[in-house]
Amino acid sequence: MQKIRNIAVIAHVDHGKTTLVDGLLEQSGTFASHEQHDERAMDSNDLEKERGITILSKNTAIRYKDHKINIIDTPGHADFGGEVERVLKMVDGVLVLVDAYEGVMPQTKFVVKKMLALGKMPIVVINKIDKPSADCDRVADEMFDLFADMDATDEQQDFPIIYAAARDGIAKLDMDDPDGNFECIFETILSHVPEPEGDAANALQSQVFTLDYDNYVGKIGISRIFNGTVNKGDNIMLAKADGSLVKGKISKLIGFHGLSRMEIDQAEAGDIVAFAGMETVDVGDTVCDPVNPVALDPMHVEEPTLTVVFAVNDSPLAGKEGKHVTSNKLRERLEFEMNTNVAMKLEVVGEGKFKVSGRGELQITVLAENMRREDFEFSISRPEVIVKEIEGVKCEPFEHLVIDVPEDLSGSVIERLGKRKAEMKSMLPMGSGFQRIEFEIPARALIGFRGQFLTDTKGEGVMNHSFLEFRPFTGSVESRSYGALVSMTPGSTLAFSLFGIQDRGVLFIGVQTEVYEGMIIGEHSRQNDLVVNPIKGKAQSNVRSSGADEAIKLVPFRDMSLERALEWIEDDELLEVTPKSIRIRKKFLTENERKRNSRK
Ligand SMILES: Nc1nc2c(ncn2[C@@H]2O[C@H](COP(=O)(O)OP(=O)(O)OP(=O)(O)O)[C@@H](O)[C@H]2O)c(=O)[nH]1
Ligand SMILES: [Mg+2]
Repeated sequence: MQKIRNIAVIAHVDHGKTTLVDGLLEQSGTFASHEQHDERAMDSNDLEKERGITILSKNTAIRYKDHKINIIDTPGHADFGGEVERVLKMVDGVLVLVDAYEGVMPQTKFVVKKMLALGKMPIVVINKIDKPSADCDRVADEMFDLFADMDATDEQQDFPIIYAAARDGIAKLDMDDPDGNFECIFETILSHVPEPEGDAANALQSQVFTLDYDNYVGKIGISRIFNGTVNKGDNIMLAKADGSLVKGKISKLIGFHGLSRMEIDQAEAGDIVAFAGMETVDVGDTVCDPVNPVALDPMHVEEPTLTVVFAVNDSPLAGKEGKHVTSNKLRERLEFEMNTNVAMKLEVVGEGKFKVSGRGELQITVLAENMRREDFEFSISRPEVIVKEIEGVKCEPFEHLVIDVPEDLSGSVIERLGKRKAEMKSMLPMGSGFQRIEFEIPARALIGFRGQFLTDTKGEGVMNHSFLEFRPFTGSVESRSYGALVSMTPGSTLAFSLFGIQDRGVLFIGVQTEVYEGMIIGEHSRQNDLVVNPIKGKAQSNVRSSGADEAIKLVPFRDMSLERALEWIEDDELLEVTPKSIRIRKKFLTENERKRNSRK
């Protein structure tokens, strides 16, 4: 039997997981010297590259001495926490990264809690020790306290610490040691992560934790073999979450090495491999011995906390920029997504209207962004948190929020958060004039907060949050404090009229932009909405007023990204998303309709 270790790399967003995996691939000699690869090679899809974050967990394998080490890189953003939970079941140990300055952040807590509860063996990597502001002792203490608070077993609490600068390929076991390479990481993995349990001689049991597609072979299930041996061509039984059994055949068996996948003939208990040939495979299914099918425990997937409604685009500009615009197309695409993305849910709520639930705004905007790129057009409604009844009490999701703000601004931020029903839990000086303040806050109150927070802290504040639990509903919270600038007419915007409007607030669009009645072109500086005419040209007059045209200087408009726009809109507004544009609009386009409906 081959010697195997299975690990996942977990951490808060941006603490350096994917960069560390690069180093592990590199320093184990998995990349051949001539092999070209990008930085953060595992972040392979387009959106991941563009945004510099990991969205989907991905696995790779390296060889170190006579061992195979299967490594799963996980996303750190809280919205993708569901991925991490699933992956943790597949491994025996974890590398928990933590930034040498930032220390324990909300998602560090989340992943450590899950990992400890599942009984995994941790290795703590304090990363980015090259940062001038690094404070390894403080961060190590924070990790000890965190483990203790979260009821680590004695064995787990006794974790080894590695100090690293992943980006530079440096690691060492003691800060006083000279800089070394990743050998100490490999050795610690071999000595601290338990060998996989299970027996190759037992009946086959292999659980699928990720799905993939290949144009040639179709649906692929990536899974961890907990027992038995599997050969290419084997007949198997697929045990589904609902208890049913489906016969199948492994048409292809795929192994991992570095960034490549290769066909293999056999794999054994302890390994992580991919199967092709089972069209009905879902995440959580157990691939079993056909004679003696015993399913493994189904996977626990934490419930969504946020919903938005995707709907057919019915704006006056609908169908001009996208290819797929019908309800059927939209439905097909969303159903396809739910097939692979178990953390999301879909419900049809009306003609051409689909309620999509997920873990946060980023998860939803990533889906929307992918759909735009595939030439879809649709609208999205304001995100709403999921309210549910627990033992007869109406409950809503709460988040753990951590902000780092310049000291002189902390007062105003605390006040702002107080209005949003946040409860302050702690406040600590971070050095360099910053304060770290922790809150517990209804998820509802965080919608739209980020934009405000960045304005309040002049872009210097950093905020992070992650799901805590469902708690009793807290009543109304403050939302957007400004109204919208709404176009009263269709046409193409002109500098002359925008110049007149810009004093009334902040514009979202520039000149020669197609607008329609009811489209929102900016934020009003007051609380109410203001209807404006952005297409009016200068009145003709006989008197030549020299120099008047040069006087028209437009302030740069605020470019609303998908996320920003989604956070900004209110209940009576929608986002119109097409491959080329993101427009914000009123649900009811004419002022009459809006008045009629507000009276109801
Ligand atoms: N200074 C410094 N920067 C680092 C180090 N390691 C990684 N980084 C930087 O940190 C940023 C985030 O790195 P990633 O590897 O993408 O972090 P991640 O944990 O995979 O992020 P997510 O997958 O989005 O959660 C990148 O800009 C890296 O270059 C390090 O040792 N020192
Ligand atoms: Mg990453």
